Amino acid sequence: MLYTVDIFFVNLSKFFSSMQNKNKQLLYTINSPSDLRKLPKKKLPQLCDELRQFIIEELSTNPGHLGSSLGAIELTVALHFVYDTPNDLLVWDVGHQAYGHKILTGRRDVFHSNRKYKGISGFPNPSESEYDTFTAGHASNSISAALGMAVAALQNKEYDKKVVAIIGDGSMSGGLAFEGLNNAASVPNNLMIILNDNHMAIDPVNSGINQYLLDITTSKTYNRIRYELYRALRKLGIINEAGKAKLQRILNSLKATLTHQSNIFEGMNIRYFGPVDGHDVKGLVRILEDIKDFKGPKVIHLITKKGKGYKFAEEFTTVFHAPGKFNKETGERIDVKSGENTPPVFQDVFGSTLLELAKVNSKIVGVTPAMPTGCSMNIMAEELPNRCFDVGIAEGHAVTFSGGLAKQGLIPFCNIYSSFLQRAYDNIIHDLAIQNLPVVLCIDRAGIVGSDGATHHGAFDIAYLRCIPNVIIASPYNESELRNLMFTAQLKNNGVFAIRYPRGVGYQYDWQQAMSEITIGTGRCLKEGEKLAVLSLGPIGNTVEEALKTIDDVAHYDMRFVKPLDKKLLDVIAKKYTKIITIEDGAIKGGFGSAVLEFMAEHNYCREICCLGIPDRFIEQGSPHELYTEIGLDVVGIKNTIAKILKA
Ligand SMILES: Cc1ncc(C[n+]2csc(CCOP(=O)(O)OP(=O)(O)O)c2C)c(N)n1
Repeated sequence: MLYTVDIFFVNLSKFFSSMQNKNKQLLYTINSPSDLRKLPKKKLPQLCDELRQFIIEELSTNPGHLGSSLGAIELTVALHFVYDTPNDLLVWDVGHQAYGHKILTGRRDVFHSNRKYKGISGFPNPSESEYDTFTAGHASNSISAALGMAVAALQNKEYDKKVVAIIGDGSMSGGLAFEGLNNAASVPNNLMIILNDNHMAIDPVNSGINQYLLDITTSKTYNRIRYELYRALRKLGIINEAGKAKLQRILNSLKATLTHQSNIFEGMNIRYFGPVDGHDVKGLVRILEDIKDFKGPKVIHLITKKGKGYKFAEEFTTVFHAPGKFNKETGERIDVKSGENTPPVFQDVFGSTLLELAKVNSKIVGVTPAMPTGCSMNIMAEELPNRCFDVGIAEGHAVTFSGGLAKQGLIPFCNIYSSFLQRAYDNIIHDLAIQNLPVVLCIDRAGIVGSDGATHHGAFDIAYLRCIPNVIIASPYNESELRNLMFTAQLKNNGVFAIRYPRGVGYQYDWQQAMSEITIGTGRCLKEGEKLAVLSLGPIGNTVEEALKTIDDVAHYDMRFVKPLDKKLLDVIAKKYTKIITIEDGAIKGGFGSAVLEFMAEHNYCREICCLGIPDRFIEQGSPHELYTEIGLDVVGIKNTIAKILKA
């Protein structure tokens, strides 16, 4: 009893001291950016510190994207201080760096629900807040979207409306970003682009654009002098906007002559300012105030440190991009998956199998668009660095580049997350399938991914690949099947061979078995039964297996291939069963179940068929378990469906 009373008082005193802290903190006085704009400028560094601590504290127990948000704190505070948000529009690229933005725009008190089921989204989401101006999650779209808004502002005669795109150097490597820049140079607009350069994507980057940005960073003194010269001349009234453009051109040619290097942005007639220290909040406010009213498109190039202000995140940048739970004092990560006591994550099975195959087959190469750690291709890159290519955040290019490699006799294993592969649709059709090129498309994160939510669920790949001729689509039941499919794919020229597998841990401890060939287009019967047949595709079949443990007389088939379908097996099934359920971790419309329905219709089988999968709506964030429960793909949901069909 005494003990309980003790705990009560300890908790009470903790509660009061946290209330006192909150009362002392500036952050708790900011309920919207208009509160922020009332602060004196000198208070902004304090606000940045508090915001940073808030994010570290919160993310240590409620996982999310840490490093990028910490690196963008000063920028976020400066933007909301200078711009009249939400009337002015901020467009965040990817949006994983926008936690500070969420907290300052009225979501501080619900931030504990970040990325949780029914909570707030981990990315800017216009249906969540008027401050989130555009869907974010996939990289490199901010310049195009913001340019559209900036052009619309002029068309709508909203001449005071400002539009700002905020893009990282990693996302700047995407082709879409360049398409936006190219267009920004040719259409009337007053777009502001903030290039947040931390020399990192998730992994370190060494692309052409990054090398280039590093080079202009080193010509810092020149840019600084030039900016100060503009300022002084403008203050003295010696130069106006038109004169400034002329002066800029003269200085640019002078600089190009002196340094043998021209500025890519200025070469496109987009004014360039920088490089600027992205962690000096007062300096940022000053430069934004100075140039926000300049006409025409402009870029400010910020230099920032990913993970800024949290030493573990600064040091172990890739790990702390999205570290999961961690001990805030020691930096130790908690609950790390794929340990000795769990089966491996599928991505690690992919990574180590690729290395194993590549050591035997010298034609194999790996291609990844900026996800070497994310897909575990780093396992191969460490041993065979010359045979792995990180091509930047450029999925379309990754596919076409793989096509080129394949055309010259190599066997590329091109690994792309399902939702990001959407970016490369035409490349798959035009650059691979028409030529029947042997590229192994390893589609990671296929199916429900969990807390990243609607932009990241790998829902559509089966549907969008199934209609393309010359494409094989397979999904392994478990880890050893993944290995067998990868082994099969490199044995001979099969054209495009897509292998889809999910995020997260698999099912086998003894997964590293000798590999064997799987006959393309064959499924298998896992359990006999008379009353009904369940046809599953991929690892979701393990949930079916679990559900069937307590149900008698229901058969289970692991179909393995969506294309080509195992027609022989389907004939047997159609002849034996009148009731069939298809189950897939993908969109129902156009997916594996649709393929089975097409088969039945083509062959005049009139059967009662129920298709389970991801329904025809966007699924928000949550744990995979919560989301599978919501859409009836958990053990209970599958059992309920079977019971309903058996009763009917
Ligand atoms: C189209 C697409 N491909 C890949 C990703 C995965 N991804 C998320 S953040 C990120 C790195 C972004 O780097 P950068 O823009 O420099 O931002 P930073 O994290 O360094 O702040 C990548 C590759 C994505 N979100 N979208």
